[in-house]
Amino acid sequence: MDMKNNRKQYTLPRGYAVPEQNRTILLGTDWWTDCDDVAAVRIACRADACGLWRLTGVVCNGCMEYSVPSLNAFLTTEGCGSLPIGIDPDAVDFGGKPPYQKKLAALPHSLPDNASAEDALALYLRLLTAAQTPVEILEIGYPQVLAALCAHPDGYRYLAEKVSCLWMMAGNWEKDGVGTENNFARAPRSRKASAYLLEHCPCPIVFLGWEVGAPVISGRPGDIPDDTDPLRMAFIAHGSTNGRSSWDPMLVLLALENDMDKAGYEVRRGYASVDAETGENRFRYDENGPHCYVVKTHPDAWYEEKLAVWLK
Ligand SMILES: [Ca+2]
Repeated sequence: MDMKNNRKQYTLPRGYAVPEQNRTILLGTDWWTDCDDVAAVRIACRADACGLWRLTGVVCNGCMEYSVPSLNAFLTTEGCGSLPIGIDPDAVDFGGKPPYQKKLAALPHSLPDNASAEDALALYLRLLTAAQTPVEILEIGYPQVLAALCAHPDGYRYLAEKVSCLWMMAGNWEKDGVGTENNFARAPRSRKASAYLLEHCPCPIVFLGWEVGAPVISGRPGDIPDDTDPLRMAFIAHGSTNGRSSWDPMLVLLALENDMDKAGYEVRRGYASVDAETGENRFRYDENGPHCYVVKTHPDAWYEEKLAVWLK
């Protein structure tokens, strides 16, 4: 099936140019209780629609009643209904009850339940086996599937040889790199996985932390004027009628820009780690380290304007 035939037209926003080298993207999301994942998925799909990258699959690393049907329904509204979805069926222990998923699952979709999606690790392995060009992985949720990929012999080799960068919304770095944030620290599953992934992952990792996204608000009524827009529906169902912190859409936009100056960040380089018991993140500064976290160089409103271009 050619998913491009099903693709909505979306015009390249001003200031963006199609890169000379194709970019292949895999997206991991918890698609859990927070509506900011929905905003992030919209940007990933629209960037694909206008040729900035090729989004080849979405892995869902939280598992709730409507995870796959609601994700598939939202992707369908974005013209990406035939994208493969993977899910971690064991990830039922993060808690929460998201009304936005039930709302979105009422929209047309072709994957009726979680069992109709592929296994998350199997999907990563399948897509990475097939990938010819360097792949970038974007992660806006829990890291246990990436940790399993890293612990798998073929997965480790792909991370070393095929994945040029792992972009993660995770951690809280504002106090000299020490802090606690949900994606690392939510539950024993995420804590252990974070510790393992950061210690063993052979590709570079760029982190966008809690402190970056928290004060940047997206999805205000003026940004998305139509209340029947599925993204706006998700924001309203989440209770974020006046907008929401922009952790996940900022991570996708950072990866999309792929240029720290243009994206509005400086980086701090070194070695990030997570305590497997507490989920606390730490950072050892080293200019030659494989990890970096980003620090904003502009006022929050500057990022809000950039996000609004993609979300409207
Ligand atoms: Ca998320």
